[in-house]
Amino acid sequence: MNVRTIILSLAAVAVAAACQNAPSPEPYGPIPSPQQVEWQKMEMNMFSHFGPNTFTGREWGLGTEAEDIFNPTDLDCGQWASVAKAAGFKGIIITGKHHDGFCLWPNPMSTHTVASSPWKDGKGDVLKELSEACAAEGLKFGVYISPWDRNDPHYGTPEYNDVYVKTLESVHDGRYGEVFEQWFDGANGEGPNGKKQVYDWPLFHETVLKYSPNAIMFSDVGPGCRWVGNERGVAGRTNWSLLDIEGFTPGAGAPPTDTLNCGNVHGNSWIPAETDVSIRPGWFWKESENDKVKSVNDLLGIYYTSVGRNSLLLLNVPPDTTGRLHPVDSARLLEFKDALGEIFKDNLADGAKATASSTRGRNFKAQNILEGGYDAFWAAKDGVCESSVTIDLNGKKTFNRVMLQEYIPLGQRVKSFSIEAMAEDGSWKNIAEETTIGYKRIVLTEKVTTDKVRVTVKAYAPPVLNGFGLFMDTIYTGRP
Ligand code: FUL
Repeated sequence: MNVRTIILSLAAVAVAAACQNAPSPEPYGPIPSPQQVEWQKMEMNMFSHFGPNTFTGREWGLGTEAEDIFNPTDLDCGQWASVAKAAGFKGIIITGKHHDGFCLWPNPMSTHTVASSPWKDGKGDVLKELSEACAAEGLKFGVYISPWDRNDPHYGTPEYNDVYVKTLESVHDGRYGEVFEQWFDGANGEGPNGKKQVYDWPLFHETVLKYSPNAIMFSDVGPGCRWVGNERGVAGRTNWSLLDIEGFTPGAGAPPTDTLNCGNVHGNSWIPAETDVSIRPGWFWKESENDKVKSVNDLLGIYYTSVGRNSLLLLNVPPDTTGRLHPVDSARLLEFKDALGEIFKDNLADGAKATASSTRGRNFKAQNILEGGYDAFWAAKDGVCESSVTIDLNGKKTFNRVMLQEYIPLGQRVKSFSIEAMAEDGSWKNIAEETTIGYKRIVLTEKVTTDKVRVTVKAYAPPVLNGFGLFMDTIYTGRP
């Protein structure tokens, strides 16, 4: 064998090695369940606060309201679902029972329910109507069943936990189809006998999982997802989907709100943030707030600080006394959807070429951040925790939003990143410095015109990114 043949053979071996598919990178830290990944992909759900408070104008009913107060004149869950669908929501979560204890379904454990109301002569069932309307629109159906109950005479005694479990069973036993999320509010006030309840959380969780094994359970400490720590629609700019929950409980024993807002960088459970916020000042509909519905600009700001910060947005749009979404709210939702459609209609990185300073193998090439679907991702080599991806835009583009996605089935790894744009003179100019990415991060920048963008990430394990986008938003007036 002469030298030339040896060199050629070595080169052939090297090329063959480079062309081989590399095994998937090892996951890092706690990872989401498949259900949590699917939940996160929903991005936006609608919250629906409805019940006696809709008719009394209260936020927290007393529990003493007469059942005949609940009498929507024209309940139309089909309208809620069709507006939700048109506005881009993927599911609806309804207050089946709020703190006043009134049940929007004929709960056999209580007399304080729709069955004792004049609505449909006591034969109505809002959960049935909504679950069917959701199914018809291809939306998922979820429930808020408040553990705090200001009506139930057992509340404040050990028997109440059993009443509450049977209440959960009567919603989760399959009669309303699959329940995708169970909302556990942490509120724990006094009941009719002036006592507070000691909640049996493990029993409540066990009960939901027994019937709805795929349900994501919301509370201040999960286990499926966590409260974001405020009701303003703002997730932490740094937002880890990880949380330490040992020693904490929902409600008064919850982690501090800033921890809920940002998560714990090395938290030992995967409990992503859900951002719940109302389109109106209150959670329940009030005539006096018809002119206080959030503007499209407000909603866009909330979108950026929730979906754009690795959180799911749960936007409350409360039905009015007719049992329909008020025209102001439904029109606003559709305008919001149009604005999002306009902002995100053109990904200016479409057709671009991505290269990376480190690549694990050809099946993990940088181009995967631009194409190939959710499960195609770029990964750096083992041991390489700082790496850059350069995106050649194939001509100058002008944008002010940069979208990045981490492939969360392998954990949340990125601790910080910078974004640079190439200037006219060929030098790199920094346009953003941020911390976490997670499922989705949308960075607001000043207006930038360039033909090359470079993203440099620092991570706790070799970075894995599966999405990148550049967009031009000419609608939202908030500052980066
Ligand atoms: C809170 C409740 O007390 C409010 O009434 C509302 O339901 C909100 C979503 O959760 O904790």
